[in-house]
Amino acid sequence: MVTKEKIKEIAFETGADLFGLANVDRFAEAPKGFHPKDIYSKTETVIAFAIKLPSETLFANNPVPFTHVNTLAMQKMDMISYDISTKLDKVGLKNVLIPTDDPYLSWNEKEQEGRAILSLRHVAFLAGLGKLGRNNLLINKDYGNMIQIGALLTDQEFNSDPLVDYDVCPPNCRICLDNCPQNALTGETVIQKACRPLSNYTTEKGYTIKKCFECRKRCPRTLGFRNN
Ligand code: B12
Ligand code: SF4
Ligand code: SF4
Repeated sequence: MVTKEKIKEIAFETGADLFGLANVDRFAEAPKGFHPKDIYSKTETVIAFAIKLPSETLFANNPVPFTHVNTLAMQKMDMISYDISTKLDKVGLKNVLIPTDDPYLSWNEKEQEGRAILSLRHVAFLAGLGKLGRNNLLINKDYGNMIQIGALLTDQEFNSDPLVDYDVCPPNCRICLDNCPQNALTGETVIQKACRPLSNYTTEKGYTIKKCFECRKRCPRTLGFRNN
């Protein structure tokens, strides 16, 4: 039996900044086909972790630095997930790695709507890493929304970590909804067809850049509760 403390130690020594466990019983409300057991039927626990992103690039005058940070964060998170997965394998904990972003299978061309095999925002919430804001992003009290999330599924059963006990959105705040240039935010979800042209913008030379990240940048909780 691998202990929770051992998993946590491996996650942090490998580079994670946040860590939590969610027993699979917490996923009862997951949409059909997108439950952890749809990916790996032996799943008993979902292991969640996240890395903090360098934040000041958000406030640069052009979108290239943030695009680059975003690209590197995806690569770094996937490598950290890979390394945690291998280390856990070596100590005898079977596990299945979930990609931090691409690839995924579900795609509706007409609506330009994709869905990952497992929603990592929901995983992070259920493992006690933070709460979902109206901007549809997971917000952690220390690092705000500036985190990249990763996860592994394991067949060993663990108790869940407590859900967070703080609220992230002040009752009347609508900053993200009112400042989305595409009106893509409903407060519950993102209209992907509206967001994608700016979120994955193609330059004349053919580079894909993050031309918009207003929902991330303008939130008073962008950097957590530190500046409040
Ligand atoms: C597809 C995708 C996109 C799409 C759709 C965004 C979205 N919010 O779903 C587009 C291209 C628009 C996009 C944009 C961005 N993205 Co994106 N994206 C993803 C990806 C790969 C899959 C998300 C997905 O499947 N969405 C579709 C479904 C799940 O969303 P939904 O319709 O809201 O789901 C509803 C139901 O189905 C149900 N549900 C779905 N699954 C589950 C599970 C359970 C247990 C329950 C109870 C319910 C439930 O709840 C929802 C509400 O009804 C994830 C990585 C991942 N694996 O999760 C990153 C991810 C969400 N993106 C991320 C980021 C950072 C961004 C951008 C900021 C990038 C940028 N422009 O700079 C923007 C932000 C847009 C926004 N405000 O959300 C981060 C978010 C980090 C954080 N702090 O939360 C993620 C988690 C990547 C990561 N590993 O860190 N993204
Ligand atoms: S990334 Fe831009 S377009 Fe997409 S939801 Fe956020 S503010 Fe709106
Ligand atoms: S801008 Fe306001 S409403 Fe939107 S996520 Fe941030 S705190 Fe919540």
